[in-house]
Amino acid sequence: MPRSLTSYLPVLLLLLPLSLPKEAQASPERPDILLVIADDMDYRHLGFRLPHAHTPHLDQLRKRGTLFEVAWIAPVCAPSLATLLTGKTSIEHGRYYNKNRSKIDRDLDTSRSIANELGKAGYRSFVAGKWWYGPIEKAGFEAGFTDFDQFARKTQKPIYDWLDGLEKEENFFLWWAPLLPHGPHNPPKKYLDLISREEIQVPPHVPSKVTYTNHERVLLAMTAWFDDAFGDLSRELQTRGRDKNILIVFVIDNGYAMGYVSKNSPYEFGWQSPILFAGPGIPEGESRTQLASGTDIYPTLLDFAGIPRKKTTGMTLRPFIEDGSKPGRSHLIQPVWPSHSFVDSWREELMAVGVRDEKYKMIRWFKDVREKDKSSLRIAHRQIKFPERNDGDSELYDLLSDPHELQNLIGNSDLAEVEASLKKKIDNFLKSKTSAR
Ligand SMILES: [Ca+2]
Repeated sequence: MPRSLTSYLPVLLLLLPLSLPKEAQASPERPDILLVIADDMDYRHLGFRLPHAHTPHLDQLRKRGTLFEVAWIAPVCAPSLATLLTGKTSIEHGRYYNKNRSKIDRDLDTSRSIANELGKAGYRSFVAGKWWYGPIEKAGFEAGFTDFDQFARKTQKPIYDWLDGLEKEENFFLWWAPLLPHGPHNPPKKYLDLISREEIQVPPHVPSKVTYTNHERVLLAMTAWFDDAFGDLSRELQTRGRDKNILIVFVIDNGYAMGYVSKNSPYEFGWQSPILFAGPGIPEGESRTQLASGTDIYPTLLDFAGIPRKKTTGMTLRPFIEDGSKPGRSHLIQPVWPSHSFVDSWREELMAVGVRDEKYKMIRWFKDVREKDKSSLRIAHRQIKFPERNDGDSELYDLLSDPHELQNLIGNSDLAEVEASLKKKIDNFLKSKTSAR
C-alpha cells in the first residue's frame, strides 16, 4: 500500500462501514453456495431426462429447482473449468487447450476468481476435485482436496472436516468437481447393477450394438456414481444444518457421449449442458428455454450473493430464474480449438466456430481436420471417427428436428437467409475478437 494511503487508513476504516454498499457487507442473509460440476458427461444422462439413467439425488434437486434446458460450455475440461472459475471466455482467460498446461497455466489470472470475489463478502471457500490453476490460496480458496483420483471416488472426509470448522454465521462456497463420470471408467458393481442393458437405445448408425450397449451402460453407471457422491454430500450438509440456506448449481464441464462426436468437437454432445439452480428463492420444478452459457455462472453466483461485480461477457441468469417470460439472448457463439497445442495463439489454432439460436446452428471450420490429427484432437470417440473437414467448410442444423446434428442443411435454398444471418454472426464475432487484440 502506498505511504500516502496508509496514513489515511484510520480515516478510511472509520468510513468503511458507511461508504460500502449494504450488499458488500458480510451477512447471514446470503446463501451458502455449492457449485456441482460433473466431468465429461452426456447431457441426456439424468433420470429426469432419460428413464434408465440413475440419478435420484440430481432428480430431487431438479424437482426443487429451475432448469436451464440448454447451455453451452467449452468442450474440454481445462478451458471450461477456467471459465467457471473466472467468468471469462477462453479467449479472455487464455486457456484454449486441455494439454500443454505448464505453459498455459502460468497465464491464468485468478485474482478475480469466484472464490476471491465471494471472499470480499466474507465467504470462506473450499475447492474439491480437478484443479490446474496454481496455488489454491491465490484463487481465494482457504483449503482444498485436489487429489482427484481420491476425491469422491474414495472419500469426501476433508470437506466434512472443513465444514465442521465453520462458524454458524459464516457463509461458505464449495467448488465440487469430482473426476466423475470421467474416466477411468471403472464403476463399482453396485452402480453397474443399477443400469439395465435392455433399456439402452442404440443409435442406428453405430457399427456394433453390443459394444455400444456395454460402454453406454458403463457411462450411465459412472454417472450413478457421481450422483451417489452428490447424495452423500447432501446428507452431510443436512446433518450439519447447512441444507436450507444454500444455493446449489449443477453444470457439466464438457460433454461426452457414446456413438457421437462429442468432447473437443463443435457438436452439441461436446458443448451442451443443462444448468440447474436450486435454493432459497429459486422457483421449484420450473424450466427455462432462454439460452444459457457456462460464462453466466460466475455473474449469477455473485448476483445471488449480493456482490457488486464488473461487467463480464456472461450475464446473470437471476432475472430469468425469477421471471421465466423475460426474453433471453438471441444466440450463443463459441470457438473450439484442438485438444492440445504448443502454439499460444487462439486465432492461429482456431479449429471451428459454432453459433446457435433456439432452432438453428451453424459450424464453420477454420482448419483442415484429418484422422491423422487425432493426436492433437486427442479424444477417443468410441465407435465414431472425428469428422474429416476442410478449412472453409460449413454445416447447418435444425436442432429442433435434428438435435444430434446428423443432417447437414448447408446450401439448402429454403434456408439461405438463416445461413447468411448465422454466417454474419461468426464473421462479426471473429472481427471483434481480432480487433480487440
Ligand atoms: Ca471434463
